[in-house]
Amino acid sequence: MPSANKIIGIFLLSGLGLAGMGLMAQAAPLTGITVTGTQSRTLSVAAAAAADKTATHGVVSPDKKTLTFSQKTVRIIARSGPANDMLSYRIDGLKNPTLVVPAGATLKALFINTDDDMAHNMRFGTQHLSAAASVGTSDLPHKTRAVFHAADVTLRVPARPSTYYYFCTVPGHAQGGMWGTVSVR
Ligand SMILES: [Cu+2]
Repeated sequence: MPSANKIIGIFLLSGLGLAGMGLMAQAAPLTGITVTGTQSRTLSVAAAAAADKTATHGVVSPDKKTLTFSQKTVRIIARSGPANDMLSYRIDGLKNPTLVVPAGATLKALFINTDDDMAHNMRFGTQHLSAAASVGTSDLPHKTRAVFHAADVTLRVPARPSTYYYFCTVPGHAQGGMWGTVSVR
């Protein structure tokens, strides 16, 4: 029989190993997407509307499910869904569109939480149903009478073709449909 001390020692070591993996995941996310900047702010209703003028416009597919960008710097304005479809995103008026971006592109996302009673975020990662190893905004509070909570995220997508997801990691939200695909080509 191993001594109690030895068992505790093994337990501690495996615990440290898990903690170490957690730290590594934070320092170098497994997403392959690099975040070069995030900034949270509040926007007046007018400022949120004006932000749309800063967006890069992609080519909308006939089925309205895909936005294809050819630019090396892509600026998207993403909002949480309308009141009757809260667990979704709207980008360029499309619901959860697949974003096709060139390999190595810089993706600048402004996420605006337009919901009046729920927090949301916009994260990027390889698995949309797992909050692990994702990068993006923190949870943004719901809107108030005067302002929206918003966050800018600047990402560098990988230089090779790959598939990623954007999603909300508030429990139940991605599972409820709050996610979309980023296709790097
Ligand atoms: Cu959400």
